[in-house]
Amino acid sequence: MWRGLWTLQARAARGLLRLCSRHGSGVPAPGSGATIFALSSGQGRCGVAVIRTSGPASGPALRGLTAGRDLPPARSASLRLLSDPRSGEPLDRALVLWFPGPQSFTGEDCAEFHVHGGFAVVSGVLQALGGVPGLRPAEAGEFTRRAFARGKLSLTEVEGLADLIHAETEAQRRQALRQLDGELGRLCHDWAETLTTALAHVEAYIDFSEDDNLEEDVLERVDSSVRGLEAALGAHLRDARRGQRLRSGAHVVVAGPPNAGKSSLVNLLSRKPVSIVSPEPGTTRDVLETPVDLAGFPALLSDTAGLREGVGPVEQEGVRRARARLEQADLILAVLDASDLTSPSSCNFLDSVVAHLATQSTNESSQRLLLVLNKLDLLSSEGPGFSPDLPPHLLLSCLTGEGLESLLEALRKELAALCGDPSTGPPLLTRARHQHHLQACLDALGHYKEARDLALAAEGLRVARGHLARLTGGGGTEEILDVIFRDFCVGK
Ligand SMILES: Nc1nc2c(ncn2[C@@H]2O[C@H](COP(=O)(O)OP(=O)(O)OP(=O)(O)O)[C@@H](O)[C@H]2O)c(=O)[nH]1
Ligand SMILES: [Mg+2]
Repeated sequence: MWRGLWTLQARAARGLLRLCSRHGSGVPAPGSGATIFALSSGQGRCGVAVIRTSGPASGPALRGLTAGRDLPPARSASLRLLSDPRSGEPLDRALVLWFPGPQSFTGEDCAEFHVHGGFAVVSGVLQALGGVPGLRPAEAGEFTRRAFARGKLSLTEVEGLADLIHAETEAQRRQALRQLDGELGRLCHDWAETLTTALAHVEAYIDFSEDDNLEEDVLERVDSSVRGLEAALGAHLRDARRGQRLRSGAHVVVAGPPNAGKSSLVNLLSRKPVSIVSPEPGTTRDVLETPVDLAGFPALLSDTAGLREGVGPVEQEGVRRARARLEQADLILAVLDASDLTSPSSCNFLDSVVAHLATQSTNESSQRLLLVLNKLDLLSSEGPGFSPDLPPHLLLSCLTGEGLESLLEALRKELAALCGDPSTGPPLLTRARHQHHLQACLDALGHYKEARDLALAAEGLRVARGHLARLTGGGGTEEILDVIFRDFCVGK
């Protein structure tokens, strides 16, 4: 009897492997019969440029451009004179590499030409490759798409690679590298294995329970593993906002009364003149956004109009926009003029925005706030003489830069809490797609629990497992591939 159970388990596991393994896409890359070529390093003049090919004609192309010499030893660099096979015109003396499939990035035969990075050399080699029969220029992301189609990368690894190419901050790079290493995929694989076992047990119960040979608590054990899985998925979904902030940037809004130095702070943090700075109160009207690297984390920094009442219609609209932007902030940088804390606009801002948020307990959904007292240079040497009930704050002078280090350190801590620390902790869900499949998996587990009959319960488990498989690229993901591979440049 137990043999029956294990056979089922093995059968289900085989199904899982088909769905979840790196060989899981089963989707041939469009036009995968052709051999493609592209410049894989950046555009423009540079020391060395890398041109690569992938597909069955890579070997003939390499031979053609090296005047018919034998292919170099696999995976080691060789110096060769490159010439145009049609005219015999010498093009460059270059390093060439030969990666016979399947041990290559795409899994196909690949060649690489490391040429001198001048415009004429690169275009000469590209033209020569274009003249080799069976070769055509690659489309954006086509190399990676072939790697995915041949099971070299799972879908989450492909997304990690795209994020790595686009990473602009240290934290984004760390996160992308972890995803490229397959951490998220492995986690989904472990969860899917739990479901496979659960499904095998339910099916065994359906088929063999009447024989009385199954252990009695088989269904209780399934229930308990589903409960454990629900808790794990729930925890990851609660954290999903973090991963998405890490990928697209946390919303940091600089707000405060007029003339406090908000625009000066935005310019200082972004290291460029984003906003006009002037001694006239009410200079900034529109919300000005700029993407910045804040202490290693990506952020979208917004400068806003100074908050005050009794102003003309244009400034009033600016104040309305500032308040609307404040509501969307993940982190508010509240700026006050340290030498002007008792003015009506400072007091009003302290009462209406700062006091309200500073007393809030910080949970995942709440906004965070850093209070910055600017113009430290205007204070007398005896100190500021602040009112004692001022919430925790940082002192800064945008003019002299004093206090900037402490502000950056405080920002780093706040952003690490908002975006998650990519060096430690569980893998983050960085895309809405990840969140969608985990939520759908969780919903399907809900159907399992509510099902009145075992066949429906098993179906719930099957649907849940399908969503985990689709997260890593197995089964029925063709429709999203175009969207994902569009993120790549030509040559990747
Ligand atoms: N002494 C001193 N002056 C500063 C400092 N930071 C800004 N200022 C000056 O304060 C004035 C107002 O600065 P802004 O950055 O335009 O202030 P703001 O809060 O953006 O003002 P609005 O856009 O009008 O609301 C300018 O004259 C700045 O040069 C500082 O740290 N010390
Ligand atoms: Mg301003």
